[in-house]
Amino acid sequence: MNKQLSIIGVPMDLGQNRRGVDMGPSAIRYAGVIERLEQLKYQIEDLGDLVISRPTEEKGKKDNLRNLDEVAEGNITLAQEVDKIVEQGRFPLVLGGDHSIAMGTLAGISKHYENLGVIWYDAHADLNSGETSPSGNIHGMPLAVSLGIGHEKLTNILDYQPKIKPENIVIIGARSVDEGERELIKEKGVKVYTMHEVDRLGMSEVMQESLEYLEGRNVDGVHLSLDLDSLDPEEAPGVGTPVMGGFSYRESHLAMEMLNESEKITSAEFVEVNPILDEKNKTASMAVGLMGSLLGEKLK
Ligand code: 4U7
Ligand code: MN
Ligand code: MN
Ligand code: MN
Repeated sequence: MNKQLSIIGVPMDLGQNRRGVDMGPSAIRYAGVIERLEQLKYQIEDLGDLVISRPTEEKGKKDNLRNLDEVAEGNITLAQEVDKIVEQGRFPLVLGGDHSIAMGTLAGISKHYENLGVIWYDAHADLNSGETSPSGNIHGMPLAVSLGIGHEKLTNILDYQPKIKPENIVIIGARSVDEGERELIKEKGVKVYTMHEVDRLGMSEVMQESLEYLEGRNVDGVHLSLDLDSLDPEEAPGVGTPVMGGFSYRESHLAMEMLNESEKITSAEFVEVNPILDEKNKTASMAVGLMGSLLGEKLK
């Protein structure tokens, strides 16, 4: 594992319509992320939180895309920062913020890889566009945008597209997928382990298969995009779009340990923590626990 780590917070909440997820980076910091990772002997550069400009008045939706300009602008800034981190040979760890920030993270990372793999650990597929989205919320679109599907202002961040190939993606934990997303999954051949499949196979098998699949694709790096709503809302209530029947902390912990052992992960982001909806910051604490396992905490 790359021991040079750069942490950047993105207080973005414009990709959806509930306030609070902009405080995700503060909540994760308060839960002790820096101290936790320092114990693992990382050399940490904390870049602080980005400034996200907030519209002075509610702009409404254009082309079924809420806050399009502001979301695009914030993601361009993020992409430039992440680009610099990877350029310096450091591991980027991005703290969200709503999941729309994955567009910026991937734009900054993918420039540096020929064949990047992505693990999308989420209750949702995030494969909507303005045409298919039931909500107009851009946090439900970042994976499609990264495939080059969606509004030009989003797909063309850092002036190149697509950022990733559909056959280099593994979605894990999906249990709320919209009609248009289903069609895209079929059409593009995106690999998905729904919650049904995780239940049948068990997390250990799913992670092993996912890693083998990406290896078979000859990826030269793997980005982990972890949406905290993948966890069960009984355990992790501090998320904006909870869906029943999620992962336990324990099986997610195992997933992160297996990713660490694989030594394949080259960047990561943890998103959608909403401290306003949380109980005693437990969702943020789980996020920090999962980061610890991903980055090498072990019992022996
Ligand atoms: B998240 C949804 F309709 N699919 O597009 C949509 F169910 O980043 C939810 O995964 C999107 O939290 C959730 O609005 C986005 C909805
Ligand atoms: Mn989600
Ligand atoms: Mn998501
Ligand atoms: Mn969500």
